Formats: sequence, structure tokens, C-alpha cells
Amino acid sequence: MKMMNTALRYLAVAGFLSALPLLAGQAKQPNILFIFSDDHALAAISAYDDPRKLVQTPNIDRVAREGMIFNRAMVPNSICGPSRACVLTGKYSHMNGFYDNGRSVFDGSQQTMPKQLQAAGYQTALVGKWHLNSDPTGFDYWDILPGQGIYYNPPMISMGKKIKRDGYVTDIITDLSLDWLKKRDKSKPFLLMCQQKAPHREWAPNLKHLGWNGNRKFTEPETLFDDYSGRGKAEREQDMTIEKTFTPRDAKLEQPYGINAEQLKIWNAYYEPRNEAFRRANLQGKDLVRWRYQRYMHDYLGCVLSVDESVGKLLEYLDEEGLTENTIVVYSSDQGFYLGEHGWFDKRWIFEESLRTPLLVRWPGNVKPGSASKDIVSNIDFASTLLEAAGQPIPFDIQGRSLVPILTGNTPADWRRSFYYHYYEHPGDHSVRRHYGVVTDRYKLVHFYEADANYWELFDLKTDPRELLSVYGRPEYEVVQKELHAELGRLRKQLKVPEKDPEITYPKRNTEIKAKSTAPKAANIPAA
Ligand code: SGN
Ligand code: CA
Repeated sequence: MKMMNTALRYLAVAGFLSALPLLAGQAKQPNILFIFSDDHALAAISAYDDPRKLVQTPNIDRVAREGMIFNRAMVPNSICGPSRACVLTGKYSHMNGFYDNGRSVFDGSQQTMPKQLQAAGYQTALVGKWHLNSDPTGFDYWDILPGQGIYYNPPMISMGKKIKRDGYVTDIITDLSLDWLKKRDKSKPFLLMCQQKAPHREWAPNLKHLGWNGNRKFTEPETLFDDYSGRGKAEREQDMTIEKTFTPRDAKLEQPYGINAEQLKIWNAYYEPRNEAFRRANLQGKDLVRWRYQRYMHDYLGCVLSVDESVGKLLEYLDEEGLTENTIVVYSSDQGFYLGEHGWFDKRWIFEESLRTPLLVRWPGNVKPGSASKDIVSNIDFASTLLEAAGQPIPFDIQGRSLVPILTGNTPADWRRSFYYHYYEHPGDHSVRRHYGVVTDRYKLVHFYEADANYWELFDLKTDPRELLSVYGRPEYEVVQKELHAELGRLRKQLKVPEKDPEITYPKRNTEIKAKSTAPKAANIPAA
């Protein structure tokens, strides 16, 4: 069967066949609703059942209940733009050319999954966060936030035209997505990529969710006061702690970007009395970190509530229109996020909270409701998966592999057992050093490779699930360490990772820069 598929694929890509057959039982090409949030930690989705029980997300959980939840979905480069480029191309950063947020510009002329689906007759749309520093290609309709976007009354760029929209960003992206669905050409299958800004920093919730938790205190992570002993310079010298990096705006001691006078009244009614009490208390040291953690969780999880509502509205639309049965729903995020673990917020590391990303997939008739996968999968697999589901050939240079067999309950015997990771954005926000490494079910071998932070680490997730102690060089790990070095070398070769990082230059950007410089001053859009 595998041989047969490979042969068919060859013929298809070589142009002898226009498409692969659809899966058994499928009468027509499925619609694809791809819902993508920004910085959504697994611990902030109740389906992942984190022991802290931080929040309930009934609508996202519905996707899990009616589909499959992935417990080991990983990103190759845990940061926004690079992740999005991986989704579009099915390739690692060194192959799609988008390495970091600060300097990379996505080359929209390259082969992408939306382009291929569009050519196969799909109607394609992308709404919300894009963050790739060039205009989207492969979409019949696009309506994006410039750069990071802002939470209140966000300027947007609709098919190249600047528009300022009123309201809360998550609702706006949802409504625009629904509007497009309503107006679409119903004779064609669709690919809709609904990409939320939330719950990205500065975690500004919808006004109606302020105080959503009542007086409930959020459970602290065990490592909130990590001292980074047992690890190296990179972990000690980063700039992403709640203690040192958290700003007054993060803490809502300053108002969010773009908010108007009317909204500010409601905002102040909630925050001002609490901020006043905070100022009077004059907290210091650990008490101050604890207070910030509580504020952070109220705000971040408050944003998640809106994302969850959005998922609910989109699923409801599918139900009402009778589209549920023939629509693949994917819920994922551009990466995970730290919710106070190791004292951190943000992402970027090969470590669990930022390496892993949520992934839930519903596909009636193909995916068993309530199923779960522990296979190592990645967002570079999304392109192949959606192409196969649509009966399209998977180009040979795609590095990700289709998840269709896993989704249908038949994980191939040769599925990957190790995963290559590579983070490049240093110098950059939060000062996380460049590193690469290999991840298996149990171990993680990491190389921080800059001249002034050059060292190896090895973590044993079985004995040290929180990754607090590198056991690199210990005699009892000699054999494992050797094997991991060999595996890392093998992966780097197979994936064609260059020996040296490329010089990442500053090519000209279009959409995003223009949009930023012309956006209203009051909105004060934060830099990427
Ligand atoms: C902004 C944030 C950073 C964040 C980057 C990248 N600062 O610069 O905290 O790491 O985006 O995020 S902010 O004060 O402007 O919010 S990413 O999701 O785009 O990769
Ligand atoms: Ca992100």
C-alpha cells in the first residue's frame, strides 16, 4: 500500500496524475477550517488536563472530544513568524528562508500549501495574524493585522487596503471569518485560516471578561522561583522572567494600545481599584512576583476565553450549515508558552512548554472521536496532511509528513521517533541564545552554540520532567549521550541543515512596514 501511494505520488507530482484519490468513504474534497492562535500554552486548554486547572475551554475541548488530541506536537523553531512559515511550506526555517521575527521576510513566491489547494479548486482565505513581513500569497481573500496587531480597535490590511476596525481583536477576526464563510462560493471546498492574535502579549482581555475568575487564585507552577542551577548561561541570562522583564503595561498598570475613551472607562473600573491596592501594598521580592503571576494569569487566560468563544462560534456555524461532516477542523497555536514555569513568560526554548504546541483535529468519519496520539508530530506536517486529505499530491521537497495515517488510527511503523529543533533569534527580544537539538520520547540533547555561550545539555524527561538538571557528561548517560549525538548528526544531514547559520539580512519589507508607518499614532503599535 505504501509503495502504491509513493508511486501514485510520484506520478502526480511529475504531472501524470492531477491528484491522489480521496480517502475511502469520502465523496468530495473536505473543507478545511484551520484555527490558529498565538502563544497558546497547552496548560491553558482544559482538554490537556493540566494539574493547575487554570481555565475551562469547552469549545476547544469539543474538537478533542469529537476528534484527536495530540500530546507531542512540536514546533521546529518556537516563535511566531518562523512557525507560520513552517505551516505554510511544510519545511524547516533553513529551507523556507524564514528564520526569525526581527529580520526575515517570507518569500511568497515559493510553493505553499494554500497555493496548492487554491490551484486544486479550493477557495482560500486567511484572516488575522500573519506576521510574515510580506503580502500573503495563495489566498483569494486575506485580511490581516499589520505586524503583531493590537487588541483594541486594531488597524488591519484587507487585500492590501488599510482599514481601522472598532472592537476587540478576537471578535473582529471571528466575525470577518464568519462573514467570508457566509459569502463564499458554495460550489467549491474551502480552506479558511482563522488566525487569532490572542493570547499574545500584552494579554489584554475582552472587557466583558475582566474579573472572570471571581476571587479564585491561580495555582502557581512548582518552578515559579527557579534559580536555573543545573543548567547553563543561556538559561540564567535570558530576559523573560516575571521578576525582571514584566513591564507596567504587562501588569496593566498602564493602559493597552489602541483603547478608546469609552472602553477605558470599563477598563479602569476593573483595574484601577486593584492597582491602587497594589501600589499601597508596596510588594517586594517573591510577593511581587506572586502578585504579577496572578495578574498575568487573569489577563492571559481572560484572552483565552475569547479564543474559546470564537472556536465555539465557528463550530456552531459549521453545524448550522450542515458542514460539520465534511469539514476538517484543526486547532493549533504557533507555539506553546510559559505560564510562570521557570519564572518565565514567552517561548523560544527547546524545553517542553515552548517546544510543544496544542494540536486538536476533528474530521468526522476519519478520526475516531475522543482519540489521543503520543506520536511526535509537528506543524511541518500540516501541509502534507491537508494536501493528502484534499486528494492532492505532496511535493517531494516537503519535509513534513502527512498525519492522515495517524489521524485514522494507523501510525506507520517508521514514524519519526526523534525531532530536530533549531532556534535562531539572538540577538533579539528576551535574549534567548541560539540553540539546536534533538528530542525523543525520553531525552533531549541541546547545543547552545554561540561563541560566548557554547555548551551542551542533556535532559532525561523520565527522571526530570521539568528539565531542571542537565546530565550531560555523566557516566551513567554515556551510551545514551553517544546515541543522541549520532541521531542529531543524522537528522541535521537528512534535513540539510547548513553547518553555519546564514547571515540573516534585512531585505525590503512591504505590507507590514507600510502599514505600521501609516497606522494612527494613538494606536502605538508595538514593534515586532
Ligand atoms: C513582541 C513581544 C515579545 C514577543 C515578541 C515575539 N513584546 O515583541 O514579548 O516575544 O513579540 O512574539 S511586546 O511588548 O511588544 O508585546 S511572537 O509571537 O510574534 O513571536
Ligand atoms: Ca507566537
